[in-house]
Amino acid sequence: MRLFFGLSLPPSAREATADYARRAAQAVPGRYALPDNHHITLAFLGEVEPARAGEAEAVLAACATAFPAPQVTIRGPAHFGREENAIFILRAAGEPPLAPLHDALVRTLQERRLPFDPGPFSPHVTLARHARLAGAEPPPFAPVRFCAVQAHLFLSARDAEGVLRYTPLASAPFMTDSPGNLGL
Ligand code: 2AM
Repeated sequence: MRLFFGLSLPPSAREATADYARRAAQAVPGRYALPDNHHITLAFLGEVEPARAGEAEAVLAACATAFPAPQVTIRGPAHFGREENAIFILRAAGEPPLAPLHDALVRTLQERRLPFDPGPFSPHVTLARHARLAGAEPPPFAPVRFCAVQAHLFLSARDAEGVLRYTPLASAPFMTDSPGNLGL
């Protein structure tokens, strides 16, 4: 099974990214993701034996509980790759930043001998693949902000109609404030 860790978008943020994708599609041709699939990947595992999904869930739980819930801002459009055949994205940023959480997830996956993608981490929401941005003018995006109270273990799989869907298999809460870490 194909697994990854990520943040889901609350309805208000998802409506904003879905509305933006609809508007952007008028200006930027490409293969647009299902808005239901909009999310922020924290770390990508790839193929995992189903019997080990519980271990992946434990990695997520151990890491999420060690980090405070981030305030996430989804910012303006950008892309990865060549303008003629790009991954069209909205950049995202956490406060506190999401990179230490990504690093902890990858380190823990490695320690537990689970697979992981060692590639660079750049938080984003993927809007479209095979996007043709050369000569195109993506519309502006009004930033949206939300508090991510939990992270998810997602399954990436095709449904009965052959549509690729990202389904949360497990959720793990971030560190909750307690008198101890409020400095009281
Ligand atoms: P994304 O974060 O840019 O959308 C499932 O494949 C999800 O994991 C996708 O959302 C995908 O890209 C993300 N992902 C991260 N690294 C990946 C990799 N090496 N291969 C496939 N998907 C990857």
